[in-house]
Amino acid sequence: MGYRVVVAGATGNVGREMLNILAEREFPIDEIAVLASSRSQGDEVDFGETGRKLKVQNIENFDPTGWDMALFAIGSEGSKAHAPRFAAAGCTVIDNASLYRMDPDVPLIVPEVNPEAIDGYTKKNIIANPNCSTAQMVVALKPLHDAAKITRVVVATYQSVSGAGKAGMDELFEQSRDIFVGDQPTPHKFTKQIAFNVIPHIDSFLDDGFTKEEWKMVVETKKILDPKIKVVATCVRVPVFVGHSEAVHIEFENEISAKQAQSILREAPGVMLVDKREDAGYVTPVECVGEYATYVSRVREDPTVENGLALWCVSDNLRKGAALNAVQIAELLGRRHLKKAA
Ligand code: 11C
Repeated sequence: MGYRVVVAGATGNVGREMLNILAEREFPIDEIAVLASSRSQGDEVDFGETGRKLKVQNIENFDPTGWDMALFAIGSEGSKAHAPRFAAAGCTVIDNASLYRMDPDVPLIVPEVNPEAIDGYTKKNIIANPNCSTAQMVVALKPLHDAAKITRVVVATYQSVSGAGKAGMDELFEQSRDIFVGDQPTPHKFTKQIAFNVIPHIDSFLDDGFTKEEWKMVVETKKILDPKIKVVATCVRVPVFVGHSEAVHIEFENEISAKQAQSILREAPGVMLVDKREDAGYVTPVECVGEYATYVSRVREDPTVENGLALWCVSDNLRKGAALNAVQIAELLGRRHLKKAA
């Protein structure tokens, strides 16, 4: 016996990946409903590569009673409008938006890192999925923290345009074409030209000069991994379609060599170590598209601090950073709590 599963936001970048991954991982489903705004009502979406087409229903009119879980990828406004209604009807919401992440009554889960925290989901019947740049980083940090206790992290991100949705991808494509044909590229979604450029600005600015994306990396890492870890981030948009990259500098309480870190990461859940210290012996974003892992490369000792390492990590932001992590949460919820599936 499987679950009755809802995917809300099924026509967006993340919603489509949720359907692909539910199908790929053969998540035990008895019935599936796909929802979106009234604009997409009646459209059809693919249920991964199963050959099944699913008709999109209007979320406004959908009654969640009797449905086991809903994977939401409808942004904070959508979650605000619908998550409490679904949760109150007994349908557990796994929410990809930022709205509930820092709510003390909502667990924020990366299954490789803090699976036990899911037990707190009953308070609101909502579970939050972290920001993509946080998710991949904590997967790489967790085994190193267990080994030598991380005290501080300095991270610079190189984030793909798909993090800004389909409009971000379209803008990179259109501006690249404009430049090739000699037209002036015009920014719409991003604040400056993204084609053949980089933009040190993701999400809105806060009073202290950091952006909200940078703040999310700080507070989410603390909630998921350890509140004592200090984090400072610079988040940058780069002209890559899919795949976020991060240069991470880590300080530890205890000694840890690059060699030790490599052997730990080689065995760590969710991590794929590719670190050959030779030309092309590392992973770049185009190689991680469609993959599940957080790839770690370029592990080395930082000679400027007492116990420090530097590394490079890359992951598919629509997968580990969003849809895959949400499906892994659904699997964890099933194993630990709902226990319906065989
Ligand atoms: C980006 N990380 O790359 C963002 C997208 O809080 O879930 C995801 C925003 C979030 O633009």
